[in-house]
Amino acid sequence: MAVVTTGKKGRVAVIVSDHPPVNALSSSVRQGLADGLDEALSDDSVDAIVIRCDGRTFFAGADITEFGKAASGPSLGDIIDRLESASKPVVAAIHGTAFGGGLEIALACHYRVAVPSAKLGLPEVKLGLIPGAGGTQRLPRVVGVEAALPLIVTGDPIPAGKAHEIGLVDAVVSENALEGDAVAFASDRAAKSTHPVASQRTDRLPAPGEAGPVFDAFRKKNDRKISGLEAPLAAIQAVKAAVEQPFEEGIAKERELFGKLITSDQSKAMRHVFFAERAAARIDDIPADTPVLPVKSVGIIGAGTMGGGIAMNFLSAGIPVTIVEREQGPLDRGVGIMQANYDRSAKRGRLSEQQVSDAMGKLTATLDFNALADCDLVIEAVFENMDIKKDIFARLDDIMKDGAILASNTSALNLDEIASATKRPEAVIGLHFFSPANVMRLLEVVRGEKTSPAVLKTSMSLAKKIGKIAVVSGVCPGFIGNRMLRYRQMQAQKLIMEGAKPWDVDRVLTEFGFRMGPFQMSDLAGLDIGWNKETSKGETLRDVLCERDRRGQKTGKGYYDYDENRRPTPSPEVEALIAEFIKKSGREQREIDDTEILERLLYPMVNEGAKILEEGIAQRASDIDVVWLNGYGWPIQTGGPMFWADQVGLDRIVERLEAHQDRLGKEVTLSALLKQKASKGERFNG
Ligand code: 3H9
Repeated sequence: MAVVTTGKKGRVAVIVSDHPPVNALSSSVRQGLADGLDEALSDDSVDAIVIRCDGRTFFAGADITEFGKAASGPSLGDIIDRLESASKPVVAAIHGTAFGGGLEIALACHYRVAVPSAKLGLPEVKLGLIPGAGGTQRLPRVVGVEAALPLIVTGDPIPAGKAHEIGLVDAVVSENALEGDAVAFASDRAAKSTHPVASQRTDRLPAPGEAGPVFDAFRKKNDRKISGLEAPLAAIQAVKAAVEQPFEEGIAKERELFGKLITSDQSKAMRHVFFAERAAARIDDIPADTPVLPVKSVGIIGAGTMGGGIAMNFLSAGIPVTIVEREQGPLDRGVGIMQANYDRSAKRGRLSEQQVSDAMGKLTATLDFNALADCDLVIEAVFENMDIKKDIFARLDDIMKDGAILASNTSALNLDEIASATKRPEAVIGLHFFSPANVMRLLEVVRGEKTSPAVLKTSMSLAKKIGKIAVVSGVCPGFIGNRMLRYRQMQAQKLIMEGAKPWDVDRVLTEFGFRMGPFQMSDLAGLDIGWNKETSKGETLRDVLCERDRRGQKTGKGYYDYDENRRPTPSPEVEALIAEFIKKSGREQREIDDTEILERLLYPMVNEGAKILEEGIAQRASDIDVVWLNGYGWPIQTGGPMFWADQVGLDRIVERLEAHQDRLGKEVTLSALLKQKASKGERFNG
């Protein structure tokens, strides 16, 4: 069956692409489009042309899997040139997502119509690229610089309604009559003698020299978002070229920038992330026909920060939630915080008042544990204490209906032990949300020894429904993320006890691309998590800091001193305290350079990641990358710890771990898998 077919509705030719799953513009699609255009243009009984797609979406972009391979068939640029110069009006009929090269095709059409649910965007920056088929030059000509900049530079899409408002879409048509409405639109326009050609338009462009303030304001607003990333800067340069240079020169500039980016390390890393996030959804060892169980209602135990945040995910997805607490005070407080969070989103325009009241309307808050009995899924989100959790699971086992999924939000405890408190361990799973649970995208789905395939598959599918990126983890202390984090934190402490300053350790990580270093993170979270005033003996630096009320940002001081705007400055008191600790230990402080700091913080994590793979805790190396990218702020432009390790070279990592062995401490033992891969010159990711 041909990927692209051409039919006729009256005097309008309709070219239809059907290339699942997302109508990516692969060579067969490009060839089909070229042939369809030839046919329609040479047919005298055709006055106008509609291009649309079957399946779930309009063209979602160039075929990313073809990048770096020899191109065959007409290029996207060829198709776009032919569309723009077509002697008959061409209408793009958009549903689903017109993304990247897909939107560039649409921009080369004379007109665009879209259904209300469609989204339009140029997400290339998210792959470390810029649009490479004229998008940076045509979009500003069609919608103006102010509207084009965020679309091109942040890569975030906009809905059809907004696209209509800014002039990107000519008409929003009926949701269920796209083809018919597009054909009617095309017939209507066929009567006109001229049609808009994006590359020739100048009406929305500012005069050269006048756009400066728009670019400056945009840079200022987005500086933090784009810092460290090459593609957004290139995107800004390309849009500047659209304003300052004739179209052909702008296109040449875009091509030059795109050419540089596509071979850059950042883009390679970000394309790895794209495929890694999709691979994470696959569970390798369960039968394909494993059923997905219906989850129509969710119960949550604990209305604290975590429980409330978790509840919001389901409420926002339209799934009713019953939340249970032991006392009225904490229950009311929890519900109040959820309401306040929703109200804040509404104030920022992210949700409508109606959406907020719909979500909160699906919440039942109660002190009655038995109210959970009929839920399809219940998630326990109480204090991290094994006895309490086991007690809760035993009670759940008594009351929950058959077939319900019993989940724990534990971040480190042994899920199999929790499951052993029930007579149905196959129904027990870990759903480790990250705080704030209504915001963070990562979900570690912890598969117990006896968790059934259906419970696992249902949890993964539910995760997608609530907008999370789920990664399967086996049972081990800390699962994937916290287990690796422990090694970084341990080395950070060791480094400052050898002479590195906390702010130097933090700086090395922020220069690497993290938003925060370990000490900034501790100050934010609070140093007193797990610390007890009564039992504190002043034996560790943390004890002493807490005893002196240096408990982090909340007390105005921790590793750093904070001013009233929470701006940190290095603390002389902390520096003196550390020096005292080192003196007491009988060691000398030494100068530690940035390279050693980076190697000591990150290489032991890679080593632990290798052990996690070796033990089968993670299904694949890229899953570990996904955890760190989405749950711990690993900078996307380096692709995650395991991808980054491949770039560094596994042999180098082994060599440096061996060189630092005495200082790393006995906890860090070399992974056999890492050693083996290093000696064979292999990589973690393919
Ligand atoms: C570009 O256009 C460059 C041009 O400017 C210039 C060129 C010269 N190619 O995400 P899903 C696969 S750059 C190949 O789970 P959803 C994906 O891997 C491109 N494959 O579905 C997955 O495969 P599998 C700019 C692609 O419904 C399957 O489709 N465009 C592509 O949650 C389903 O994907 C983008 O960056 C592709 N372009 O979301 C858009 N896209 O089943 C990227 C998807 O084997 N795509 N696949 O794992 C998306 O954002 C989402 O896929 C989309 C659907 C929103 C479309």
